[in-house]
Amino acid sequence: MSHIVNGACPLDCPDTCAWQIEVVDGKAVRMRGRKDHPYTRGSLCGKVNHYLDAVYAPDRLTTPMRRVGEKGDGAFQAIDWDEAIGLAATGIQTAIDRHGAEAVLPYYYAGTLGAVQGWSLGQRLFKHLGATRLGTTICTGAATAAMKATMHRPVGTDPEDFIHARLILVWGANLLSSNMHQWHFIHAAQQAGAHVVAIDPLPTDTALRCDEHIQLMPGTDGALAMGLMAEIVAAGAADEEWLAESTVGWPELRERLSEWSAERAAQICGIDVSVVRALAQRMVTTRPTAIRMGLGLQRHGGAGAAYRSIVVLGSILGDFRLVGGGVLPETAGRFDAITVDLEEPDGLPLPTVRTINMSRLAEALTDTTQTPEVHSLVVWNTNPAATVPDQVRAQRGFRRDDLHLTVLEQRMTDTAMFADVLLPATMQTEHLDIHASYGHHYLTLNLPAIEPIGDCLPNTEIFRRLATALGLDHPRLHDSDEDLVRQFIDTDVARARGITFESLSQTGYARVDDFRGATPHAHGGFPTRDGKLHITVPELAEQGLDPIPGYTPPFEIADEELAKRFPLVLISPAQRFFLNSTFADLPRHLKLTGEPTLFLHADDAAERGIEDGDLVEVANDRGAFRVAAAIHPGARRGVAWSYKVYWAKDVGGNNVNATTPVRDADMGGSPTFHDNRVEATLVAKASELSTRAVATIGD
Ligand SMILES: Nc1nc2c(c(=O)[nH]1)N[C@H]1C(S)=C(S)[C@@H](COP(=O)(O)OP(=O)(O)OC[C@H]3O[C@@H](n4cnc5c(=O)[nH]c(N)nc54)[C@H](O)[C@@H]3O)O[C@H]1N2
Ligand SMILES: Nc1nc2c(c(=O)[nH]1)N[C@H]1C(S)=C(S)[C@@H](COP(=O)(O)OP(=O)(O)OC[C@H]3O[C@@H](n4cnc5c(=O)[nH]c(N)nc54)[C@H](O)[C@@H]3O)O[C@H]1N2
Ligand SMILES: [Mo]
Repeated sequence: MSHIVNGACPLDCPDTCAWQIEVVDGKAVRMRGRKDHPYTRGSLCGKVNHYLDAVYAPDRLTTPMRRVGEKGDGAFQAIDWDEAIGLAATGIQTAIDRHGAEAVLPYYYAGTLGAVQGWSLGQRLFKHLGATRLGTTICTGAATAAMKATMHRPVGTDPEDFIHARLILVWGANLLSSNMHQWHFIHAAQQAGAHVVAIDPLPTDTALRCDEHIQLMPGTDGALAMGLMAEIVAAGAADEEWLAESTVGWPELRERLSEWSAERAAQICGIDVSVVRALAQRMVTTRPTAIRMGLGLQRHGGAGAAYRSIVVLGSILGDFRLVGGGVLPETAGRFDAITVDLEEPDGLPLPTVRTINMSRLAEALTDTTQTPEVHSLVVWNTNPAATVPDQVRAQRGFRRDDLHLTVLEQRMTDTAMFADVLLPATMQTEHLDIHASYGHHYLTLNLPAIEPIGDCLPNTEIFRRLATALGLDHPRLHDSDEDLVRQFIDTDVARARGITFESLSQTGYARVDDFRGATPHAHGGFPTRDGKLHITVPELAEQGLDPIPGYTPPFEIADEELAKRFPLVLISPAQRFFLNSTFADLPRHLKLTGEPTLFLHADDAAERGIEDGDLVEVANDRGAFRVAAAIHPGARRGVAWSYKVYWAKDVGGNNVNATTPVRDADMGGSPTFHDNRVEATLVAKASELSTRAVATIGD
């Protein structure tokens, strides 16, 4: 017997694809993207096409386990669920009894973007307990803070409307890897004559398919935006009428722009002045212009300022008046009217406590001056031992004998290896969930297609059992998964549009928009209280920040002293066949990806006696990792890159995050992964390597 089940890809990706699974005799045999979904358009990406490999992989965790060896050794013994929940609860309760509830730190992120399995009962439980709160900054901290100041919540041009744009800037985003379905709409515009420009320090696949590539120095985007705006204003092209009606604080920025020019921008960005002038000229003469902003550009010291400046640049020509014009940072704000935050339900008491910035986990686990120190860490939907910055220090923290670690996982990740108690979690094929999106305008329901593998349980069921074991019986800690889905869409707008659990069970997905047509920002309409775009934000001055959009230099990239010791800038962007560290254990994905590699300019390589295929060590004061070298003809001199994120234990114990810094960007407590200086040294010539010293993975 075969049947089809509708679902949603759970991964942390803007595309949130609608998928369909064919189930035969209780086994998922085929998965494909939904043909009738306007954004998925019948195709999944190269990673998720093989999601069922991950579901049925032999390394899937299928039974609860307790540690029996040294921390990190990976020696575990299978136990039953009652014992496992008892051990997890004891670890938490002991920390509370000895040091207070703030000694407990829940640590979670977007392993699934599902509202139910990602952002509901776990957060409720730990917030209710009075555990330390987690500042969820690691990915979009600076962008989120910048958009909060500027538009309150991220909204912008409808991603599908890019088809109507005639000039498109793909700014700090490698769409073909990390937002693949957006490329369709951009490519269609390109075929209809649109000019497409990539703004990226790296020669990405996406940049190669654009009509123009502006390969600026990383961390300098704010300067480029300011230079372009200065040129646009000098040409008399700013849409003063739209700016007066739809924004506040434009006069302050216009005045500041008198300090800016194409020359100044070009000098900071390390590009030719004619490039800046030509782009400004195109922006002045091409309507509509649309900007797709990526997150790569905000992993730098001046990220918040840059984000704000680019949003404003995308607005000042009045493009928001036109279908397909304007700027798209993210779409998450489009769901606000139709969905409910499940983390803090009415009636559940939530004590006020401290917050720890998740990006500073390395520090949080090793700084002994904190009161209290963290003694109980509970991790779900994330693999911090591989993905947080300053990995060497973080791993030292994970090894602490006085830290009790509970990990909910699907596989034996770097983090799971350190667990005291390891709890096997279901995958998206096996549990119920509902998904908003940060890259399009559709709400998607995920129905379970198969029974859980082995003894796996959904995160939600694990948290219900943990609440019981901790003696917590508040009903909001025990809502069923279906209750949670219903609560998520318990809004007047959803009801008015007929979006219910029942309707979604039939259709699988539904479009959300806010009833304002194709040009919702033709006259403001931003989610701010006054509906305007806030260009100058006086309150930022109170936080010591520049209230006017501008350029804030990067940290390490702009540090000339540091550059003497660490001459190479290292960017560690998204890899096509991994999703952060997800899939980094699967043979097919590893083979498609290849071994960890440092890509660099031929002259940078020659200076160090490095040739293609040599084994090199990449290091700075924080740590080191080893990779194969690859000379890339499109590299910018002085800017190297190595893709994120291999499992550290598979690549010699350290990955690229052994070098990345724990240092907050200007806004939002965001980490500065791409604002990283290193040196590369030759370890062994390719010809001397009898076996690949770094990794035989994928062979
Ligand atoms: N296949 C795949 N897809 C993914 C992910 C993945 O790991 N793999 N990760 C997912 C997640 S969690 C996220 S947050 C998104 C991230 O996806 P993106 O927003 O694409 O972010 P990054 O890959 O960090 O960087 C994107 C581009 O920004 C460039 N960049 C770096 N620094 C600068 C700069 O200073 N200025 C400019 N203009 N560009 C710069 C990089 O070279 C890179 O090409 O993708 C999601 N999708
Ligand atoms: N060097 C460098 N490092 C980076 C970045 C970078 O650009 N450069 N990017 C950063 C960014 S943008 C992000 S978002 C972070 C992300 O980093 P992480 O949050 O660590 O993301 P993943 O590595 O994908 O790990 C997610 C884990 O969640 C598990 N998981 C998935 N679904 C479920 C579930 O339903 N239940 C349970 N219990 N587990 C589940 C998966 O098995 C996987 O191991 O990495 C950051 N790290
Ligand atoms: Mo991310």
